[in-house]
Amino acid sequence: MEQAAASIASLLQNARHVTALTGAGISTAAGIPDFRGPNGLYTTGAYDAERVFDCRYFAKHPELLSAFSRDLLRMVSALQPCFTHRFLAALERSGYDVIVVTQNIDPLHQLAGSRCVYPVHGSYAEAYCVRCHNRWPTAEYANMLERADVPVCACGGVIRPDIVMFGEAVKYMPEAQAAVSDSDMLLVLGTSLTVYPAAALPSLAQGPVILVNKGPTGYYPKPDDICVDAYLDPLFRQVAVQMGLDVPD
Ligand code: CNA
Repeated sequence: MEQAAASIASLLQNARHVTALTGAGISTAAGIPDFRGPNGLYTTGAYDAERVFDCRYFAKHPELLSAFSRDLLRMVSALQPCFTHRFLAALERSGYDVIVVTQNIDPLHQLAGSRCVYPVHGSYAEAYCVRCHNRWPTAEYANMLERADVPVCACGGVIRPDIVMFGEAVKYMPEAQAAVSDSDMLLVLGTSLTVYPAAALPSLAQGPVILVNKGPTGYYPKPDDICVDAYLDPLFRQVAVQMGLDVPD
């Protein structure tokens, strides 16, 4: 792992514009299960993710997504960003131009201090009424979920989080594509790269791709790429040491 950390540190030290494409694996150490990892929702069956996040299923059974959202938002208020979230924010503070393209719906990149975050699968930052499109901040939506199985707007429409469900259009794709193709290097962190179109973004990278993921991914590396099968936080702690980068708690 030390050799991988040294190679990543050296590539980073020669870069200025860095884009990070992140997935659920960057947040598992905070206690949020991913989909396809060993404790993931698909693996443990804690939620039927294919249904929870399917927009056609939601239209008939909104209570499933509401139940998932209630559990997630109860958890999120106590969550802290992981080391690798904080590493990316520290890199930006140290003078790098860092853009985060995340498939995650949790707010941990923003909580860590990253300023340019494109959540391509939406986020829990807001909720909205499917009928009148009125919007509420997360805290209000979280309160609604504590009072009703399925929050309903005054107009009668169901209120849902502003996440992208299966069958819906992803967000910020032009920005994400430009960020990947314009950066000196791409970090791909904690994603199985199985959900499209986000999974196709690394193919746009002009510079080296550094992929760190525990377990297999759908990525075919180019000769200059570095792919490491490892947990993120221990590896990026070493990268930070190698770079002399201060990553505050
Ligand atoms: P995924 O398909 O579950 O893949 C995650 C990958 O990360 C797996 O290969 C894991 O083995 C790996 N992994 C888990 N923990 C670590 C770790 N600590 N270090 C390194 N690797 C690790 O998830 P993707 O993000 O690839 O799939 C995209 C889906 C998952 C998006 O639509 C997300 O919205 C959705 N998702 C998001 C969250 C979240 O916001 N935190 C949680 C669960 C699912």
